[in-house]
Amino acid sequence: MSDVIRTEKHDDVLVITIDSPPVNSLSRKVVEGLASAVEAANQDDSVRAIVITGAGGQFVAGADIGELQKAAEDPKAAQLGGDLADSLENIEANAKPVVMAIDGFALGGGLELAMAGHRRIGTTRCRLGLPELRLGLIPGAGGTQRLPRLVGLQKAIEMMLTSSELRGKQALDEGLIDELVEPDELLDAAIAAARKLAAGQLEPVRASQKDDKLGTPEMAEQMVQMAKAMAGDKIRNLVHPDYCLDAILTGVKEGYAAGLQRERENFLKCLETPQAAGLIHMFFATREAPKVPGVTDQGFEPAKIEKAAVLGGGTMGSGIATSLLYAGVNVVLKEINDEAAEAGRGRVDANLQSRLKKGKLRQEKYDDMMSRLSLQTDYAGFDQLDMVIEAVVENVDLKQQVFEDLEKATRDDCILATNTSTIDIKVVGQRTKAQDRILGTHFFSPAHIMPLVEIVRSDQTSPQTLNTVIQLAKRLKKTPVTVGNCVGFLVNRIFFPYGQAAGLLVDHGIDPYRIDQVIYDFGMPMGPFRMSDLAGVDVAKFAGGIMADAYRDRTYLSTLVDHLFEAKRFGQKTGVGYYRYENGKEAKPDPELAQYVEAARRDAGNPPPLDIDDQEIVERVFFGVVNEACRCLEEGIAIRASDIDVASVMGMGFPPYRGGVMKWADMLGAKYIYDKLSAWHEAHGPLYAPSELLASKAASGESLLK
Ligand code: T1G
Repeated sequence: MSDVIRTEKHDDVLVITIDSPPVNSLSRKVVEGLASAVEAANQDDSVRAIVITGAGGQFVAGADIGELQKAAEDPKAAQLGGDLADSLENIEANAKPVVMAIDGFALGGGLELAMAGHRRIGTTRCRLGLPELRLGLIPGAGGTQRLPRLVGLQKAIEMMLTSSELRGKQALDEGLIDELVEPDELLDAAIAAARKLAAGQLEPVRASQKDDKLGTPEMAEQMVQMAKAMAGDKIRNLVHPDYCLDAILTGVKEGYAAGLQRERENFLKCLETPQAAGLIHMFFATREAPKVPGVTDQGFEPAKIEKAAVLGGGTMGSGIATSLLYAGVNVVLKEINDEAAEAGRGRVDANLQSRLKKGKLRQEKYDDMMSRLSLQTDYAGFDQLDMVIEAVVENVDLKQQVFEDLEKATRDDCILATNTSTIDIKVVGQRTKAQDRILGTHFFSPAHIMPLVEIVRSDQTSPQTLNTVIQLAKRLKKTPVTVGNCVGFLVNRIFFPYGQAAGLLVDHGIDPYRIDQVIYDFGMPMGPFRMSDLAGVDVAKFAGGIMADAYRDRTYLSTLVDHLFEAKRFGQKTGVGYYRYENGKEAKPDPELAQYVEAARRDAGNPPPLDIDDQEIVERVFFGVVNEACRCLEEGIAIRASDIDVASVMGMGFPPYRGGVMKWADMLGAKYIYDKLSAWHEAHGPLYAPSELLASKAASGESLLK
């Protein structure tokens, strides 16, 4: 018997338990072990029925993504899905009844396994979904065929395209499970159902034979067209949504067997796409980021953060306070006066109200959170705090004064964090002797929504402090990326060449609106100029100036932003920037921009215009980012290349299906990038001066991810 499959006889029912920590994923070993356990049960005359369940309060988290990653790199090994698909067909066709006992998650191949059973018993905390599209894949073991037959085509399409889940009673109501029980009743209920099936008192449900919920091919065609229309631009550059819908539609039009065959063909095609490589890379990179060598692997017990203060109730401070409240922390919101404090509470309330209205927050949870928020305008009681997060205005003197006061007002084990986005954290803590417990927690706006938080350590931040804040970030359901202490930390630092390169292209005759369109088509949420309008042209000018000062040896500054600033064209908030905003939101190109572009080109000496294609625009805008990222690795600002991928996706919206900026670069190759940068360095100066790390990777041919 295998060490990942346990069997236990309950009189005439054999219970097969998948026990493969951490998430019972369907590795080849599990798939083979399960198949032989079912086979053995079939050979055993004393067994009249079978129950399949998972250990550890969870069912199965899907196919083993590590093995899928290997299969993607070596297609001939892609039998994994095939073996799984075949064994699920055998389970459904099994003569002896097979009941699925589902607690916790049944995702991807885990739900496909559950759907191959003759009856599904779920607990009130079960979570069922087919999130394969989040990995650039499609269900590869019958999911595109069985899910529509169990929950109906509309719901199935929605679940697969949005990777959404049905939980507990929802799953019962939609027909995905047949019985709903409490966790401690699950095994008995499953055994009882198995016996009833064996005795003919219950009819087995073989999903592949259920057609009553499918509807007609014409309706299916309409639903698929509607799904594509609704997805719209969100699925630009992706192929797997279409492959998924194609498999579903084939199954409706030509029957289950044809649909299964199409699913298999399309699954293998998805497995070999760069989008799958990128998204699977992001899956692991996101889970690797919170692991900091020498910090999280030392067995340090994180300090309890039960009561924290946030200084400053502006957009960032109120967002951070909201995030802390969600995680169960008691929060003191300190402002300079009562009015400002009340305004801060109002912002926290507004953050929660929007979720309350969307039904994403229950009233009692809202009431509990607001009851744990208190307002203050002084440091009274700060000696009771476990942590303070400062989010006051970006003014060095003010921050230094605040930290000097905090050191006096708090316990000497209270963690002092700053949300600064531009100031060296040692400068912030300069007037204290508390540098060991000072660090940066750079949230991204809106702080209660954006998943990334850069955790900035100085050379004096203690590992215990760092570990506590990394664990807190995970409690906030954020992805913490630990970074070094430099101007701009990681995201803002690697992206300064992005905006500067766009300015250089405009100075060299490329239309800013074309640049935005090309960068949007590449997969960014919006182009650099539209982004500048959103953040504020004045903010872009201020932040751009700080970065240019810090990295002046490799800066190119177009004067375009200065001309817009002087003309008070601050972007969306003033109704005009690079674009004009009629109804305050919709960006329209503005013919007036031309005069400022001409002025910038004159300031640049009217260099000869560049005649380049869209691909080269993408490369000229992003290769500087890759280059600066290499410098961050050289200097230890980033711990690993995949952290930069996580930061670029979560902090700047780099398309996750390209795997983040370093994975994308690695697919192009260091030498290709180095050669381009060298040529542009020659032509345009230091913005493109290749970094040493890139030069050495180009010379050695080594991966940028190693
Ligand atoms: N395979 C391998 N490892 C997995 C895994 C998986 N499916 N899921 C999680 N892990 C690892 C993860 O890397 C981490 O490892 C640890 O488990 C805890 O994960 C044929 C082709 C299940 C909701 O997409 O959504 O089936 O860092 O931190 O927050 O049609 O993991 O500890 O070393 O995320 O409690 C489809 C992916 C696969 C589900 C648990 N399934 N997993 O969340 O823990 S494709 C999925 C999750 C497929 C078939 C197709 C979550 C979770 P380490 P974690 P968590």
